[in-house]
Amino acid sequence: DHKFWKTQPVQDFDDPSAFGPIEADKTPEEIRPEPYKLPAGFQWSDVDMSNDEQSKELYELLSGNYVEDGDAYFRFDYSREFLQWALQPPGFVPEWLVGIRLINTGRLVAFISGVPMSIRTNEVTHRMPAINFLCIHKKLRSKRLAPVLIKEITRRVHQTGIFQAIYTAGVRIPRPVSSVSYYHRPLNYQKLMDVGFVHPGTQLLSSILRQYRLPKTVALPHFRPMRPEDVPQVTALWADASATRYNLTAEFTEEEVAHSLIPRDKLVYTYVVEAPPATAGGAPGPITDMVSFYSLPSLCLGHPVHRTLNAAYLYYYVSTATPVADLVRGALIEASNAGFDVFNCLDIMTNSEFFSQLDFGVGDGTLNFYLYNWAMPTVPGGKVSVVLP
Ligand code: YNC
Ligand code: MG
Repeated sequence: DHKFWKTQPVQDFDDPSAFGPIEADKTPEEIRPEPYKLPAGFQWSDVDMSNDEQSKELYELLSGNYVEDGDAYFRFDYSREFLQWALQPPGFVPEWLVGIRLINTGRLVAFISGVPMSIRTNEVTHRMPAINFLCIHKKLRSKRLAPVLIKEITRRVHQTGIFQAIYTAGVRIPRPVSSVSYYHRPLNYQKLMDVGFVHPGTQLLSSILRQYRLPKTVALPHFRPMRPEDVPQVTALWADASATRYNLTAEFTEEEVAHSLIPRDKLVYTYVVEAPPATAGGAPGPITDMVSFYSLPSLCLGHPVHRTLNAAYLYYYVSTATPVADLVRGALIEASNAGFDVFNCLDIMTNSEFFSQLDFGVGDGTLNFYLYNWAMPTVPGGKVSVVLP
């Protein structure tokens, strides 16, 4: 019956048409000045991701206790470098990286984070945090600590004059603005079989392997890794696509594009397509398309041989001259060459256009998109273009 969520300004399951804030912005006097009280023995502690010791503590909390699949075969294994990147974008707020420690040992046992983004819903854009990495140590579950973390980060966000937030979760609570499915494209089928991620059924293994085989090189001319000097063009491409194609979308400044999309070794991979040269042998034309993916391995829990499943996740892309399927085929080839075992995405953006052509299969996971203190009619996945790593 959602004892906690029914006290919060979130949309009900039965009110599908409203658009706008659910409660008015708070005045400074209405915002609680002191942190919420924790149970005895616990204390609040911001996590400084630029500090090696603290980023390692967060890595260890999450690698031991963060999201698992329903059968507990896999658990996300965000790397420390990934967390440093994802939690310190331009304008990040140190007080929004909220930890809870045991007072006697100092051990980090719970966490929630927010990072600033610009999110557009229909015609309205707000600066708001993307809330992510909510995690409570397994031994402290079901003690209603999650609502305390959520209320505390809400208080800290309110203190900055912000009253909306965006978040995604596998759980279904009041009320998703969009609910979408995961899709998977095997790259190393043999390993996916070994770790129990896929089951070949009655089909011949040799024919499955043939189906998923990829060429070694990308057939698109003028497809190359993104470079720092591409940032203005990529920012403009995204702004155009984002403005015209989607109803729940992220807007990015050049600084944010630079942070999020310039390739980082073993973290984020971004490619651009340039227009052909105007004259034979001339310089390539402007950038017409881009595609990116990030690395998020999962631990193979209890597997005797394989420690991790190397998964690539489709991130942002823009297609203007190159069909989306060709862009994503390029990404699949690069991911396969880089040693990834599987390529994952959601049925958001225009992804459903390439699923059958590129041999993606639907998974059993659902992801729900939520807005805090903002009502909006349900958005179909194809009109969503926000990816929260
Ligand atoms: C969840 N994922 O429904 P009710 S996603 C939101 N998102 O409340 P307890 C969640 N709420 O239904 P536990 C949630 N999971 O009674 C649970 N809840 O009203 C709600 N798992 O609390 C739940 N990470 O402390 C219930 O539960 C209440 O001990 C129960 O802790 C939950 O990052 C959790 O899946 C998830 O570490 C921390 O199970 C724990 O079970 C865990 O008794 C593994 O809590 C890791 C995991 C979640 C990943 C994510 C997005 C989080 C969004 C939080 C909401 C943000 C709102 C906006 C704030 C800013 C506003 C402004 C302005
Ligand atoms: Mg709890």
